[in-house]
Amino acid sequence: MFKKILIANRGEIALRVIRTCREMGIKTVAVYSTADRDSLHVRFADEAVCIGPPISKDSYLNIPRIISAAEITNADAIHPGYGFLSENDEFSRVCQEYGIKFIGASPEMIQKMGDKATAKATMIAAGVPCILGSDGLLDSIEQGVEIAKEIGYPVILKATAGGGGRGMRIVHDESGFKKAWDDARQESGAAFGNDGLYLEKFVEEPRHVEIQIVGDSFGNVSHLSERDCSIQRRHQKLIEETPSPAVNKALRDKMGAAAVKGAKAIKYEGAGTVEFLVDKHSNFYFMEMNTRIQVEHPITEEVTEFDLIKEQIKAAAGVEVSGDHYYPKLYAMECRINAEDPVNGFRPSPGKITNLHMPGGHGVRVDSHVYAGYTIPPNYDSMIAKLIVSGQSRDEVLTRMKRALQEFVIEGIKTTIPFHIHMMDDEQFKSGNFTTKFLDDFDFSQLRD
Ligand code: MV4
Repeated sequence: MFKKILIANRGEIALRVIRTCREMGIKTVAVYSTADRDSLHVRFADEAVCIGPPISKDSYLNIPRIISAAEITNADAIHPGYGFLSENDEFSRVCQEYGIKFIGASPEMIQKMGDKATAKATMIAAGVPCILGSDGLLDSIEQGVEIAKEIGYPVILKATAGGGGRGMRIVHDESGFKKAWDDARQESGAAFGNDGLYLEKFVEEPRHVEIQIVGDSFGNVSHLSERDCSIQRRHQKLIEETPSPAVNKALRDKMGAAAVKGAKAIKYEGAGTVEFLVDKHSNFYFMEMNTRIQVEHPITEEVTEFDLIKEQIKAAAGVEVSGDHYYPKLYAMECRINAEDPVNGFRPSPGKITNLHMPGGHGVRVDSHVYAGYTIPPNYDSMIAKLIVSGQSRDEVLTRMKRALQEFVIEGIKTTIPFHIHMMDDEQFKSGNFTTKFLDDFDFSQLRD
């Protein structure tokens, strides 16, 4: 087992990794930018190394500085958390070259799953259901128009280097094809330095349902059931829950088996997530695979009793996993508490937390790095806490979540708490019958007090 892990991240996920390392008897090294001097991850780690200024490319994204920090502290592994360098194939490769175990995917795996057209082709070959579309990248706009004619509109153009919705355009008819093509090319070229596009039939009003998997170096892959992440705004998830209101045991078995089949085909090791779209007829289709721990992993932990960070560390250390599947024993939901103003377009609201009270009690978990008197720097993403609630039924979780949200006091900044309180009383949300479009026509001005 590793003796010392460097955490190449900040905020709640850095703290989350430190907590598991402490329980496993593994020493920790925090790295931090000058904006994060007063962060809890710096205080809770056994050692801490300042790696640069607030701007991410000179600190949390700076590979030489992070490797140097690992070298001088003698860390034998690096946990990248999510975001930052967690799906950076070059970082995974440099760790390898320096004999430091990267607690994440191999450089080849990151590359293969990071290129969405390649990932899709790989899953098709493995027999995982995928959406009808182009056979890999489109060579020309004419080829795209031709394929769209065959499969029928609407279609969607997707950037192969994309993810998070960037470089994506829906096309409703042939007359709109050229503009969509030009826009998607331009946007993906600018954002990723890669303007390769592929095409798919557009699935209207789907749900986003993802399967958590864990693989080992012996070829075993377990799945830990699904998370429903349909409640999102501009590709930012706001609420996640498990089990999904749209998934019964039969569908869970099918989706779980498909995710495991795909992961086995690529000899996947460690924790990963296979994302699917689920349509109104309960057909499911592979979308993307994430080769990292995800923000919303705690809801799976609450319903399966696994510590997913521990599973990641074990898999990286060469420990065998069961190759079994695990069903939810409970219901769990996560509300992302962001330092954003939901009545003003979710505008970031950094600044000092003048007063803070975190909720508690039965079935309530808060993963957060903030404390009373802490100043949220403007340089990083605005998530300041994850409120995770579990219970015996979805109804119990909804009422418990509302209670916990009402207990939550954060003063000095705006947060997404009022939005979440509203959602716990929203009839459509409560019914469980919603899709990824739910927030598209949501009136956020009604949250004004
Ligand atoms: C789709 C789709 C409908 N049809 N693909 C959004 C981000 C990227 N991961 C893929 N996405 C979508 N792909 C086809 N063929 C709809 C979306 C989509 C979406 C997916 C999951 C969660 C929220 C979403 C919001 C808008 C569009």
